[in-house]
Amino acid sequence: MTTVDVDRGQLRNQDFDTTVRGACPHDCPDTCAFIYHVKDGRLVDVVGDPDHPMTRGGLCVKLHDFASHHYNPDRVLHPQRRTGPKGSGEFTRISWDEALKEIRERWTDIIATHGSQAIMPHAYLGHQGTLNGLTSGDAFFNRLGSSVAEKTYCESTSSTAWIMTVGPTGGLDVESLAYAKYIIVWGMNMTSTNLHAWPFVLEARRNGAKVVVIDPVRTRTAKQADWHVAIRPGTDGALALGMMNVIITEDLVDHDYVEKYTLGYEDLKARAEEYPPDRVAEITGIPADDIRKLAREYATTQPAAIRQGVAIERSRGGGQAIRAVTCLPALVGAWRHVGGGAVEMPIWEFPTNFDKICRPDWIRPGTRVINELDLGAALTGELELDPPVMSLFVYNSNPVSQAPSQEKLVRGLQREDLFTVVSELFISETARFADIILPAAMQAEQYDIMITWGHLYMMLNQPAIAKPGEVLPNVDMFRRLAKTMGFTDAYWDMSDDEMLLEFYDWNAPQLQGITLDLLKEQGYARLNVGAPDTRAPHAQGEFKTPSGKCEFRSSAAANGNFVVPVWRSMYEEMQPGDPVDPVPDYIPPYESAVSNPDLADRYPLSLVSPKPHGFLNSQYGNEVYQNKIQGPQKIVLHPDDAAERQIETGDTIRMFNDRGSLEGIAAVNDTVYRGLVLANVGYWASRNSSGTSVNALSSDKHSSIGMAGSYNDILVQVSKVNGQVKVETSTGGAGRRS
Ligand SMILES: Nc1nc2c(c(=O)[nH]1)N[C@H]1C(S)=C(S)[C@@H](COP(=O)(O)OP(=O)(O)OC[C@H]3O[C@@H](n4cnc5c(=O)[nH]c(N)nc54)[C@H](O)[C@@H]3O)O[C@H]1N2
Ligand SMILES: Nc1nc2c(c(=O)[nH]1)N[C@H]1C(S)=C(S)[C@@H](COP(=O)(O)OP(=O)(O)OC[C@H]3O[C@@H](n4cnc5c(=O)[nH]c(N)nc54)[C@H](O)[C@@H]3O)O[C@H]1N2
Ligand SMILES: [Mo]
Repeated sequence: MTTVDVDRGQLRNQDFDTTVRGACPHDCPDTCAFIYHVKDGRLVDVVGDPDHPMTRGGLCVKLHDFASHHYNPDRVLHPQRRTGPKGSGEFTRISWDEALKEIRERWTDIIATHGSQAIMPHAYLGHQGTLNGLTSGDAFFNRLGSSVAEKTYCESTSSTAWIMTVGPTGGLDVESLAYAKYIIVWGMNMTSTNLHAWPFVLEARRNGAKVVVIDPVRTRTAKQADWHVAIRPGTDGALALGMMNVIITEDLVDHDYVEKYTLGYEDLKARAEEYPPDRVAEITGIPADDIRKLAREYATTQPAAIRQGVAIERSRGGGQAIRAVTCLPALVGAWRHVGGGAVEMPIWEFPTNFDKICRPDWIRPGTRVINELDLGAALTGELELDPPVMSLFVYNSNPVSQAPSQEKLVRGLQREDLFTVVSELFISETARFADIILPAAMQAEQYDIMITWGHLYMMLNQPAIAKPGEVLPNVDMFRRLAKTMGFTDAYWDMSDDEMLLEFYDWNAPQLQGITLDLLKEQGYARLNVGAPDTRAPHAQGEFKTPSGKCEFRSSAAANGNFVVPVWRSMYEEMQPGDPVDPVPDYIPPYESAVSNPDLADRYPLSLVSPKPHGFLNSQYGNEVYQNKIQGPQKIVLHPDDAAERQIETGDTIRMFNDRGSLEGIAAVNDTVYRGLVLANVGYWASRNSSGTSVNALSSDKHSSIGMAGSYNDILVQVSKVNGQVKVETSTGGAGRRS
């Protein structure tokens, strides 16, 4: 038998004796349907399911050799104990019994001395399953009484702002993009990060749609669009308000829709009046005429769709910007049409019983919440915590690569009195600092329903091969840890299927006709939420907000800087934070020439650090093929900025600010405007000559709503490196040089 590998367009000629249906484990909106090919018990290939309406038989370059990723000789297959100094990467094999005994003894001691809140979990979306993903450890840690981890690496601001505006709705289906006549891809590099939705954009274009990309960078997606609108990072709120200003001034508003299905139009109108195109042009760097044209085209070319990327949230005003963008479709009545409205993430259509997964009822009253992006501050004592964090348990996450302020974080992880356990597939940049490493299973070895945030199919992954060595799926690891800590709750005795039956509301209308057995047979099933060619979820309002309307003036804003519970381990009390303006506004970045001119004197360049095409966050940063696709760590800068610094393409250059530095290879071109530099996240620090990666530069300040990071709200300076490479961080960087 032969299969076609779509991404290379060539025959793989792999022999196999068994096929098993699976699904991609990654934190990506596409959640592709897999077919595992197995021969004699060995995984020989993984291909995209040609019948799945989004996967369409193609996988991305990251998944190019997913079968051999399972057999990477660097995988952690057994528990390990540290033997060298912290961060040295020196470990020796121990048994699970020894590892669990040490964890029990150290934790028992820490709990007796400091209390259970001295233990901090740290998890994100290394795996996207219901059993093994974002929330897999929540029940365990809530039961243990640890600090509650607020997991706001991604989407927490977007989702909070979205829910404040339209409620927990799936919104526009990406497959319905095919029926749009005007598509704005706003802060998303779709052809890298949402590749399987791009064909629907192309289909729309074949039918006459115009495609606009709003991005500071002329990305591979922007190059394929009809119009690239280059915006300064962190200024999207101003652009959306400027568009509203034009739409309202020129009376392009759908008054009937606004009247029937929205709340707070007069407030929004008053706010938009503050943002005439000339003012917005100054803020965003977009010519005023372009702002007018964009507003007019968007309002008058229906159905108009907005594909919102996560990048909009990653600056100080990110939350209000997403509020503003999310108001646009209601203002022009785009929701009336199939293919009109906005796509944020459709996760809310899945009837997931998060309270049954996470067990918030086990959180002891008064338990503190620590935000994961504050990890460096929490470990170094910059954040005054009583008790201090004495033990850290990391799973599904690589904070040294992905969390902000790398130098501070590394300093914290080097604390000799900190007991760090990391569950991993590889000795990641974070696992390098562990006292104990626990070996985790990879996708072809485990079972799960994947949580999807980019389409409307429920996806089941079934194991195709035996687990190598002593690896464990996260769900099994937490069962073992629960027994180790003496927990006797029925929760820990549930089988995987019993859990999945409890973790979803199988009687909900969306799951009518869908059963676990059906998923085992078919691999996936579309939710009963209407077909892409007829679905118009808000044609008659029916927003899931308290008022049932699209809330231009948010009734939830009174709660302040709250975070949607999923990101807070279902912490019950939504703690009020900074007051939030109930009407969208533009909040200037923390770091820009306007908001901080002194800082801009020293660090005149804005940095964006978007996703790498070849890696999935830091995953595959250690793989040969993906490194070939991605190339070495590049720093992209504009020809004028380069010339001023005598920099040419290919030079080794150093980017720095007060928080740290990064070395990379200069790529001089005009995909970035003058004053903007780009360096992708995801490279392994140990493979960069500086021993750091781009988060050495980022700050641990949060977005104004929803506590996301401010990764694209950073000022830096760049200079040429002459002669000897000098490492600037006090710790010598995050990792060893290779
Ligand atoms: N290949 C690949 N795919 C991925 C991932 C990966 O690592 N690699 N990661 C996955 C994950 S976890 C996520 S969250 C998604 C994220 O996917 P996206 O939403 O696409 O996010 P980013 O790649 O961070 O940024 C997208 C674009 O936003 C631009 N940008 C930066 N700041 C701003 C701004 O302030 N305003 C505007 N309008 N644009 C801005 C950047 O230049 C970039 O081109 O991708 C997923 N898919
Ligand atoms: N500068 C900058 N920083 C960013 C971003 C950015 O755009 N720019 N993006 C942010 C975003 S959107 C996100 S989502 C975060 C991502 O942050 P993370 O989720 O921490 O990112 P990953 O690099 O994917 O790290 C996941 C780790 O989990 C491990 N893993 C995978 N599967 C399993 C498993 O089944 N079990 C266990 N125990 N471990 C497993 C992987 O080997 C990997 O080391 O990064 C954020 N950081
Ligand atoms: Mo993300």
